[in-house]
Amino acid sequence: MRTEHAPTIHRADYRPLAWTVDTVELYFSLDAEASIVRNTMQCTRQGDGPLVLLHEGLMREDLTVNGAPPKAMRDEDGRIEIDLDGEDAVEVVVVTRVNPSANTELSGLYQSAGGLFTQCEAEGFRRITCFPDRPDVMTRFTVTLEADRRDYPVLLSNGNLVEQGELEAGRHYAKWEDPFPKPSYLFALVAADLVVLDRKVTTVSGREVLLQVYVEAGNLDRADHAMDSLVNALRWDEETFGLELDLDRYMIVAVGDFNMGAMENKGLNIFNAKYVLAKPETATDVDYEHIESVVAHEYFHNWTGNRVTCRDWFQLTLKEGLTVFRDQQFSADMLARAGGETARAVKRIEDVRVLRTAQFPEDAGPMAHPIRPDAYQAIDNFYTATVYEKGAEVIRMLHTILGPEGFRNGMDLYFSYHDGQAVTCDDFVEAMSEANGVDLDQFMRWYSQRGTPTVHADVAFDGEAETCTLTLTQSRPDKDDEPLQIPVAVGFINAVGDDIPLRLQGEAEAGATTRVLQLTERQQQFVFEGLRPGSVPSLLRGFSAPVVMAINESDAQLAFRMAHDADPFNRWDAAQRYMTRTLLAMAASDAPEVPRAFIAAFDTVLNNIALDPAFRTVALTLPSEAYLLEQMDVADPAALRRAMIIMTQTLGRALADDWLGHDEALAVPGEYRYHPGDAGSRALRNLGLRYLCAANDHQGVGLAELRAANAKNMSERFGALMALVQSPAVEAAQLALTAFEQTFGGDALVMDKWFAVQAAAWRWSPEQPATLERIEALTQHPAFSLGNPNKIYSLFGSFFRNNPAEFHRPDGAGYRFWADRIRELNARNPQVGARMARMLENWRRYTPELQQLAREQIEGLLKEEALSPDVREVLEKALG
Ligand code: 0A1
Ligand code: ZN
Repeated sequence: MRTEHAPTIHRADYRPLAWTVDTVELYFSLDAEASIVRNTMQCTRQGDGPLVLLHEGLMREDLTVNGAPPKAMRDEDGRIEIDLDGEDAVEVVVVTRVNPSANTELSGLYQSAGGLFTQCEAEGFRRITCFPDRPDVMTRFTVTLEADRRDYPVLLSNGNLVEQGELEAGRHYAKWEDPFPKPSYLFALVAADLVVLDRKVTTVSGREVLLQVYVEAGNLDRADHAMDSLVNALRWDEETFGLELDLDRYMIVAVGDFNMGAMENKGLNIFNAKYVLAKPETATDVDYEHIESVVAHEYFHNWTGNRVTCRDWFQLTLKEGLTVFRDQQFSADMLARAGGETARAVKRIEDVRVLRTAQFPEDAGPMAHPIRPDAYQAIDNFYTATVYEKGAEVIRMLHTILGPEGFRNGMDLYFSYHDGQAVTCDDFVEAMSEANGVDLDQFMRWYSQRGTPTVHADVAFDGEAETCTLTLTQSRPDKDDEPLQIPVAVGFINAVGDDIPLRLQGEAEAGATTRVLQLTERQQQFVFEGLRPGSVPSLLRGFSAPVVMAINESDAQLAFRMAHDADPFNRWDAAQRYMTRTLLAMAASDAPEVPRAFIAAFDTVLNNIALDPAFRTVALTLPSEAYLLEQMDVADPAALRRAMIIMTQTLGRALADDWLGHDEALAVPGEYRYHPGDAGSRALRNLGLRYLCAANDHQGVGLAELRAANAKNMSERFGALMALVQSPAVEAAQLALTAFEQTFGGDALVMDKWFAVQAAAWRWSPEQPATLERIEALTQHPAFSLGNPNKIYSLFGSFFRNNPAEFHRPDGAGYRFWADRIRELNARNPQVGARMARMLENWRRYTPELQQLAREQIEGLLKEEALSPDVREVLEKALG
C-alpha cells in the first residue's frame, strides 16, 4: 500500500508528455498468485524530455529499451524516467509479476470468486505494468491471454478475438485486438468460468453485431433485463444522437467484487453484478431501473468517454457529466414510452432528489469542488456527486439554453472535431458555442464555481396596471461578483389552479405558460403583463438550474401548489418544501405535533386518484434526513428523528383507512413485469405499508407480514420487510427478517438488501435493540465479508448515510465504530475506506457535543502511520 503523503496535483500544471505509445502488445501468463505480464511498447517522441513510465506496487523482472537495459534511467516515487537523447522511436519491453489474489484494493488485476478481472480507471493500469498511464496517451492494444483452461475457460479482452487455441499442460490462450486507439484506463481483461447470453442485432448502417452478457453459472436466468437494456440503449443512441456501435462485439461481464457501479472498458464493460442481475423473485423495480440506466451509461461512454476521452483527470466531468445527462434522458424516454409523461417527470424528480441529498451537502462541506476541480491528492476521491450529478445538471442547462436541436448540432460538431482525441471541457463548450453561434463564455463559469448558488425571488404585483415584476437576485457562495448564466423556468397559476399564458413586457401577445428566463446579472427584473394580483408564481420549473430557489411562500400557497401546480416537478417540490418546513419546526419544538393543515394537504394528494400512483409516491415521501439535516442551522439528528417518527406515525394513523383502501385498489394482477405503471402502484402500496406500520396499525402490520412471507416478487416482498423493520412492531420484524434470511441466505445480492434494511433501522422504542449493536453482530454473519464492497456499502454505508440518529449517537459509540471501520478499510481497500471516511466530513454542522466527539475520532485516525493518500486527503480536508 502507498503510505507516503501524496503530493497535490494541480490542473494548471498539465504538460503533454514527450513520448507517446503507438502500439502495445501485452502477453499475460495468468495465475491467481503469480501472473506474468510481458509488455512490448512502440514509443515515439513528440517533444523534448525523457520517456516516462508510471508504476505502483509492481515486481519488475525486466526492462529493456531496444533490447538492452536503459543507459540513463531514474526510478522514484512510482515514476521511471528514461533519457533517450538522439532517439525518435524506441521499443520498450517491461516484464512484471503481479499477485491478483493479494489485491484487496480491487484496482489493477484482481481475483473475485475464483476468476481474474481488471479495473484500470483511474490509475489501475500502472498496477499491472509500467506505462505512461494517463488518459492523453492513446494506444492500439493487442492482448494475448494464456491461462489454465479448467479454472479459466473464458478469456476476454477489448476489441475482436483474432486467435485462440490450446497449449500444453491444460493451458489455452486467446488473442484480442482492439482496432481503436485508447487510453490505458480503458484496458480490461477477464479470465473466469462464466456462461454467456448472446444476442445479434443489426445497427443502423446494416452491420450485424454480437452483444454478450457474461455471468456466473446459475445466473443466466437473470441476464435478460441487462441485455434488453443494452439493445434499447444502442437504438436510442442511434436515434437521438446518430451514434452507432463501432465494434463487432460488445461484452458485459458481471463480477461480485467491484468498488463502483460499472466500468466502460472499450468493448468489454465490467459491471458490479448488482447492476446486471435481475429476475422478479430477487430484484425490485428500483433494481430494474438502476440496471437499465447503468447499462446505458456504460454503453453511452463508448462515444462520450472512449472515442472522445479526457485530456487529464481534471476533465472527468467532460465524460461523466455528459454521460449521466445522456443516461438520464434515455431512462426518461424509456419510462415515458411505457408510462407516459408523468413517468418522465417522476424520473426527473428522482434525479433531483439524489442531487439534493448527495450533492448539495457535498457542495456545502469541506470537500466542495467545482465540477472541474483545480487540485487533488487522490483522483479516486473525485468520482463525486459534484462531477457526476452536478456535471449532468450543467449539461442539462446547455440543453435548455440551446434547445434539443441546437444541442444535437453541438454534439455533432464536437465529434467531428475531436473524434479519437483526448480533450478538455473547454473543447466541448466551444463546439456547442460554435455550432449555435452563441457566446458561452459566461456559461463556462459553471465549470469553476463551487457551492450551490441561491436565486432569491421577489414578486410584486401592480393591481391597476395588471403587471407583475419578478426580481431575481443570484448569489454564489464563492465569488459573488461573478454572476452565472442561470436559466430559470417560470410559470404562474390563477386562482382556480390553471396555468396562465404569459406575456413579457414588450411582447405583442401572450404565449407559452412556462417561460425560460435567462438570469445573467446579479439582479434582474422581468415584467409580466396581464397578470392579476393573487396569481401564484411557480419558479424553477423542472429544476431548470442546480440552485436553491428562495421565495417567501405561505403554507397555504405551498398547499395550493401541491394541489394545482401544472409542472409536476414543482408540484413535488412544493410538497417537499411544505414537509421540510413542517419537520424542521417540529424538530425545534418541545412538543412536536403535525399541523392539521399539513395533514389535509397530504390527504388531498393521497386521495387524488387522477394522479399517477408513481407521482403520488414521490410526492408523499418525506425528504431524506441527510437533506433535512443540511437545512438545520445546527444539525441535531436526535431532534430530527423524533420529528420524523411523530410525522410518520401521525400520517399512518390519521390516514389509515385511506392507505388501506389504496392498498386494495392498487393491487397489481398477473405476472410481474417491469413497467412504470405497475411499479408505481407497488411503490404507493409499499409507502402505505411504511406509514401504517410506523403507526403500528394492526391491519397494516398484518398485510406487511403476509406480503413479506408470500409475495411473488421482490418489490413487494422487500417493501413489506422494510415497512416492518422500520416500525415499532419489533417481533413481527424479527420473524420476517429470519424468514427472509432462510429463503435468500445463499444469494449475495439479496442479502445486501437484508443487511441494508437493518442498518437503516430507526429505534422506535427503548425495547428495540440499538442499531449499532445489531450492526456489530451482523459483521459476524457468514454472508458478510469485509472484502466485498457491496457488503461495506450495504451494512456500513447504509448506517452512516441513512441512519443519522443512530450513527451520531450522543455517547460517541457510532463515531468509534466508524473510526475502527476506517482503520480496517484503509489497510484493505483505501478507495472504499475513503468513501466511508467521507460519511463524517460534515461533522462541523452538528451540535457542539457531537462535534467534540467526532473531532476526537478524526484526529485519532490522522495519527495513524500507514494512512493511504485517499483516506488521508478526506480526513485532512474534514479537519480543515
Ligand atoms: N467510469 C465509471 C466509474 C468508475 C470509476 C472509477 C472506478 O474505479 C476507481 C470504477 C468505475 C463510470 O462512470 O461508470
Ligand atoms: Zn461514467
